[in-house]
Amino acid sequence: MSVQKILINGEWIESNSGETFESINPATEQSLGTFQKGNREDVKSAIDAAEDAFEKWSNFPAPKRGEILLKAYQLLKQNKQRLGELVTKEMGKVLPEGLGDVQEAIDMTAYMAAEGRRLFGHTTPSELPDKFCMTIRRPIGVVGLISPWNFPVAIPSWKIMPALICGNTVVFKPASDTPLCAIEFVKILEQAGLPDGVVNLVTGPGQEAGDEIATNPKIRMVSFTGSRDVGLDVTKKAGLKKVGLELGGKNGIIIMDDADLDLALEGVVWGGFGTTGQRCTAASRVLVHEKVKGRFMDMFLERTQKLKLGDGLKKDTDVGPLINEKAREKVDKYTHIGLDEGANLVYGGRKLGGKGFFYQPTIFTDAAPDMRIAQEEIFGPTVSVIEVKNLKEAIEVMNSVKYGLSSSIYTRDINKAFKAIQGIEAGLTYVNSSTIGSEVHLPFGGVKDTGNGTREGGILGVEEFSEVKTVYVDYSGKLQKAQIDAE
Ligand code: UN1
Repeated sequence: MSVQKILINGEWIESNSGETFESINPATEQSLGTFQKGNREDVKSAIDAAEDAFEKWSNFPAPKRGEILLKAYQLLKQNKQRLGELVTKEMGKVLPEGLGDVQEAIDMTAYMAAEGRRLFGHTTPSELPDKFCMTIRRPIGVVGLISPWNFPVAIPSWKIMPALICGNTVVFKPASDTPLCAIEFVKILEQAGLPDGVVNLVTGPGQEAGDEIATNPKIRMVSFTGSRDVGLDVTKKAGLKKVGLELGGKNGIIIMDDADLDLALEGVVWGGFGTTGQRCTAASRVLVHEKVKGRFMDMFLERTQKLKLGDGLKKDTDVGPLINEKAREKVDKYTHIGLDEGANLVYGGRKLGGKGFFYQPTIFTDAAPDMRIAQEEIFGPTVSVIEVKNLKEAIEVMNSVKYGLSSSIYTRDINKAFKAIQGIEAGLTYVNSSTIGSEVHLPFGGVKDTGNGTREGGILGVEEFSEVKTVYVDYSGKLQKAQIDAE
């Protein structure tokens, strides 16, 4: 099997470390190849290459940068099937979701390619005569991008595409569980004609490579998606760099007594067990009205029993494996925590034997809102069902966690829907739809400990990866004093 390399200044080379690691298919435990264990020295070289490439790239007209993205868009489309299968093999999600992961990157690339002819600033009148005021967008510089394994093509695209269209150059460190998806994605950018050094890729463990990205003063911005603890660490180390964070979630679905229960069931199963619960936006809590809880639980159990675990490449598989054994251990640990806390385990709670990191979809009922299983991010197929009496209590329970990424309410009452939209503390609220399903042209991100207020996607994604410069042009030919002459 081939030994993969890292990309620095347009050349695929070996790491200084002389060390490698394997990427494992989580469904079969077979190796997908050998990868370079990049170290600090590699990251420093990548940063230097990005710094050297910056002047030319940032001065290359944005519409021309957009043309390269447009070419990448075409190549991604042509390679969708191959890349989608690779996502399934390396990350484990079922093939329709693997293809969806790639589609999200295709969409983001198209969106950002077109941004090359916008990148709007503002103009606004001056308080003085013969004076012109505007804002323009400038690139930030060299940006460090650290991406997770759960969306191994989509999330890199959320970071790389806006970074490029804004004129930044990139040092990209993908998660160590999905290096091959990252390499194949970057190869598409190369094929699209991206100049050498504009995107540099270093695979390897976060502790060394990620740490260098966070601390190196030549990097002006770090964008990180991953756990809260690592996000906090990146922030501390990054000093005054701009930091974009998208951290965890403990997302909930509210089911009111007037909800369409069939529809709510679809949303809960998709939100809770889609991607085997390994989404920041996964629905790990269901806050169900006491009047419909019994009926809903019968439906939920019946439906969950029918879910088929297996290799995501197989057509009849509903739920794929967890990413690795450590993740499975964590999910299992939370099953025991839930039992110890006195929640009622009504389904699942076990590892499957044999190859692959499979874990049964797991349902707890009678969970109290303050139990650890209802408060902490498990990142697996574990759903805690909490009974609520009314909308007010549902919103209180929804907001009782430290995270605030996604949320959802099922109701037929428009007033209740809008009260929930207003009252829920989250970056995303869905009405009559699950907690997942964001689209690339809308902002994505959360409140509270989910991040630091930045958003990816849409126009806010452009904002994240650019600086705003305010420009005043005085064409009066004399000294005019703002605030003083304007009286
Ligand atoms: C994530 O969970 O890490 O809405 C990202 C969604 C996807 C993106 C999720 N489009 O769930």
